[in-house]
Amino acid sequence: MRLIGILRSPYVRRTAVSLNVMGIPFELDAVPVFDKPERVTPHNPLTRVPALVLDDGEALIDSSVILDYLDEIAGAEKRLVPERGAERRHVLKLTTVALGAVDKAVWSAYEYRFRPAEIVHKPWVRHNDAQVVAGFTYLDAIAAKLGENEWMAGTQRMSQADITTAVGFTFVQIVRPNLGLAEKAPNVARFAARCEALGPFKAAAIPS
Ligand SMILES: N[C@@H](CCC(=O)N[C@@H](CS)C(=O)NCC(=O)O)C(=O)O
Repeated sequence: MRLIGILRSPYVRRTAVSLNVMGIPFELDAVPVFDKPERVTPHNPLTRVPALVLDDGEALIDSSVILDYLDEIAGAEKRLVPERGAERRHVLKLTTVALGAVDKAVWSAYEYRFRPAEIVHKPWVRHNDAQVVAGFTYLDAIAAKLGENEWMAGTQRMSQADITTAVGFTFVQIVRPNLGLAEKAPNVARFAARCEALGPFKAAAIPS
């Protein structure tokens, strides 16, 4: 299978890390979507990444949908969101908080990337940034209670909540450094550093 998109995208990266954690081999096709939209559109009418092209040519789009498929093929031992029950709901809730905070960091970052400086709407940026900080503050209270080998949602092994939290934190540090997120969410910072030191994260490191 071929994963289209660059690892600087948190959506692409959480998919790549998940594939590594599950031990599913894939080829990374590092297409920068804004520079080469023509490479993405044939696989996704929205021209967004990630897209995952399966060996038979079928293309899956949107990281959450792709991850849902990967959980299905990985089986019970390797899936990253538990199949049912309270544990599933808890993993999905924490994942959604982390992903929502990432979305909001993207919105703030795009405001600067795509608008001429003189029409950047600061109140809107502040609104999004506040949601980024709120999301990671919520996650920080959970990370504060974690022992050295424990995971965010209390699962026996790493879950999607851990991957999206760590990948999201690393991404926000890059695109919104002014937020001082490491100081505001020091426990998530520590947790993300622990995750980033693991093989599946290092194998999907953001190129400098
Ligand atoms: N909800 C989507 C978000 C994907 C997304 O926004 N990707 C960005 C790259 S970080 C993109 O393709 N942006 C191009 C655009 O929206 O025009 C997912 O989880 O995959």
